[in-house]
Amino acid sequence: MIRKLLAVTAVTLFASTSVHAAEAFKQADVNADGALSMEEVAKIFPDTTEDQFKAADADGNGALSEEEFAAAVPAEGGTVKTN
Ligand SMILES: [Ca+2]
Ligand SMILES: [Ca+2]
Repeated sequence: MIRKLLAVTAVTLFASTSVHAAEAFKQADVNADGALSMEEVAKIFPDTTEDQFKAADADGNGALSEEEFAAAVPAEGGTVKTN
């Protein structure tokens, strides 16, 4: 239950930006290993907390795959109005 609440928080956070998940992923993956560490995510989403990162990390391996990242970002980023 708590995990689900955290996931919702993460989605809300990511939805507040207007970027495409795939583009954001490539930009964030500084070392190009195909996964985003907490540090890499924090570069594009500075407000991301460790709890939000863990909520997005579906398999719990400590990094977000492109699939996990995309799941936390709207498919066509920017469709959510923030104001
Ligand atoms: Ca990486
Ligand atoms: Ca993962």
